[in-house]
Amino acid sequence: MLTLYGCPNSRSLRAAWALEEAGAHYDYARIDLKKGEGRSAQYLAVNPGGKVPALIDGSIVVTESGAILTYIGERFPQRGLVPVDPARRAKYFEWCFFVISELEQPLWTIAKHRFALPPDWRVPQIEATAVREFARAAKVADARLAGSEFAAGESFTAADILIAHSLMWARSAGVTHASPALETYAERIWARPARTAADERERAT
Ligand SMILES: N[C@@H](CCC(=O)N[C@@H](CS)C(=O)NCC(=O)O)C(=O)O
Repeated sequence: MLTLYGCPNSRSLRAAWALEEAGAHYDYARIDLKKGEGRSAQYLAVNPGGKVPALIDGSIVVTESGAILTYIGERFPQRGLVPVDPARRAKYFEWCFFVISELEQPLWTIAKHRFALPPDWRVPQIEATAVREFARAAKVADARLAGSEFAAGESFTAADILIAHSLMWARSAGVTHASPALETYAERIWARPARTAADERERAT
């Protein structure tokens, strides 16, 4: 049995979304980050980083949302969430690494300096730089997508989850520097039934 550790309004939605896309059966264990449950000894034994998401599959523990999505895609290969063809696979990983290292980083910087860090460590002036960096990454994403329906080839992959999640994160943070084409792409991917199901699962647990 798979167990996903997550918290609503966090990156664990990515993992729940991939599980729903895969048609997987899974338990959902809520870690209330606001109550500090990420720092409990019990949870630190699962993920020493104290962060969500984390996925347990028998004796395997996977952390890092990009790695978890890839694991789910390969665990349920019939759903095509991770391409097999080397050329498409290269594009898939290109997008995954780009999202984690470029597109979401400015958003995470903004979140940390707005509320996630202890007040004494927040530097509000950093936000303008982060917004600029996000705009730059969004421009690259727009050029790479070039109006395509999906990021890595002709069909939906887990890379689309990472991209759309980050773009919607930007929107909810009030960082609106994505192009209209990128916004339309994000809305279309976000509207998938599996995303709604994942959202409901996280909130119901
Ligand atoms: N690189 C990690 C980041 C995970 C992460 O930072 N998760 C946040 C919630 S979105 C968290 O658990 N924060 C709690 C903390 O920083 O202690 C991933 O992509 O999974």
